[in-house]
Amino acid sequence: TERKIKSALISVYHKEGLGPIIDGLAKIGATIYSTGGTETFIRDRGVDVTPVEELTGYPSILDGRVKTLHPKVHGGILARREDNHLMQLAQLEIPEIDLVVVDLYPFEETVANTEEEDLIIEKIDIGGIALIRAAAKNYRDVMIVPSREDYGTLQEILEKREGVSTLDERRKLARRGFAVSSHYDTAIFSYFNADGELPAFKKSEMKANPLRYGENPHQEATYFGRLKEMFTKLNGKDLSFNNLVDIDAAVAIMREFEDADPAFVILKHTNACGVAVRPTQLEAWKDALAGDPVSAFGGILITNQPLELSVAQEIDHLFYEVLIAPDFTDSALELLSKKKNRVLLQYHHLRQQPLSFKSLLNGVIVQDTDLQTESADQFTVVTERQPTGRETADLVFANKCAKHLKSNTIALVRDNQLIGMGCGQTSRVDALKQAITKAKNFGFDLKGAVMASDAFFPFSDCVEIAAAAGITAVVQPGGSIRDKDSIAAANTADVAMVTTGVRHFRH
Ligand code: 93A
Repeated sequence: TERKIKSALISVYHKEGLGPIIDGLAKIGATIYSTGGTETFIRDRGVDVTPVEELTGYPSILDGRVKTLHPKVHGGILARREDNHLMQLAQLEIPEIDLVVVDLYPFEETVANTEEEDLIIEKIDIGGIALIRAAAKNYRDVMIVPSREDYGTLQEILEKREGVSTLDERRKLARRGFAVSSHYDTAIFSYFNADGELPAFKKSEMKANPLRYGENPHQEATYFGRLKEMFTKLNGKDLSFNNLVDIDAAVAIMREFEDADPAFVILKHTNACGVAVRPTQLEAWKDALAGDPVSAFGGILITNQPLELSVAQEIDHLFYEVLIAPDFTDSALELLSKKKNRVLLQYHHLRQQPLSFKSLLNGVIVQDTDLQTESADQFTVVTERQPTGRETADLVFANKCAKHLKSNTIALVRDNQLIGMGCGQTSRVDALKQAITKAKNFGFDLKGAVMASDAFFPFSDCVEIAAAAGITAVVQPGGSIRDKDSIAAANTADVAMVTTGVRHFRH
């Protein structure tokens, strides 16, 4: 698998840094073929070089648009070093080419420096790209140096090992070659696409997966993407459209608690109805479920630590759609996969796309994904009373929950547990009333609980209702012209209030 360089084709736009390469090749006695400007450079250095025109028996034509695009060039690069191919080369008098060094026409720099389309078009390299792809394809026998940035690798092989390379080195350079060529083509595409079609995903990365149906059975649907990079499905039926939407919401909220103690989140229709962080996974599960055991039926479950048997035994009694964890202990997996339909997903990471899309009105809107999370040092206390340490921790927790609930929303938290929430309401007061009702229905005492709101309070009513229910601390973005009304209501009730300056609508 080791190969020694006996011949090289060199065609580079920028000649800087090429000198030592040429000297190294001369020293090991390699035959060098080259194109116009590069050939002059090599000759001026006093090293023997064969013009590519002499190799092809054909002149460079069309102002250099066609100079290396010739079977005598590509045959010597693409031939497998096997009898059959080598025999064809011999018959047609095509010399082998063991090394290809290319530095492409500077397309991106040209786009950056001029608006003249003709100049830009001329800088679309065709022959250089073909050389890179051919040599990279045949990496088993041929070495590609696809840009100036890769000269160092070649120089070392020339100086330390007299031009002998390993298969592994050539494969790594081939990967570089395809990285260079795909980046180059993407830059060309971006130039032609400047009038603003969608900031396209790379098509090669977006596999189409037909789904059984969409949000409802009469709607057709397809998923485009690379789900397998995020999850391995260990058990269960095919994921549905609604599963995917819910799993996305589960990933988004768990990202907030990923590095915490054992955490559990239970979601329904993209909204968290149970969230708890506890010293053990079993407690986290029980306290997440306690947040709303009714809604949990048929929900999506996600945790941040390998699923334990004790928790699997609890979950086993429940009907749920999808269970997501970074891993499953063998015994937990065995127990839960006894039911064939249950979807068990192992996540590899919880990163979210930096852009999010929504279709509407004959088009699509694109925005940055809301990846901002506030910590306690971003809180500004606006009331006479400071929140206590415990309240502050709960305010951070509640603010994270509210960020992932549909607007308008209110999240009520006590001791790292979501104890009530109202969401998707047309008024914030209704969201609060819903949250209080739920908390009471499930047996929680609101005394000392904290409240988070996804957006500011336009009136003092929410704070008044919350204080009457026993809530002692509030976090909200602030920024209403009536902020002072809510702050005054908080001061009257000895409630501590902090503002974050960051709104987290989710529509
Ligand atoms: O115009 S091209 O696309 N046609 C070709 O056949 C071709 N072969 C190599 N450009 C081509 N090249 C490029 O020429 C190389 O990628 C390199 O950037 C440049 C080197 O030209 P010279 O050696 O004449 O300076």
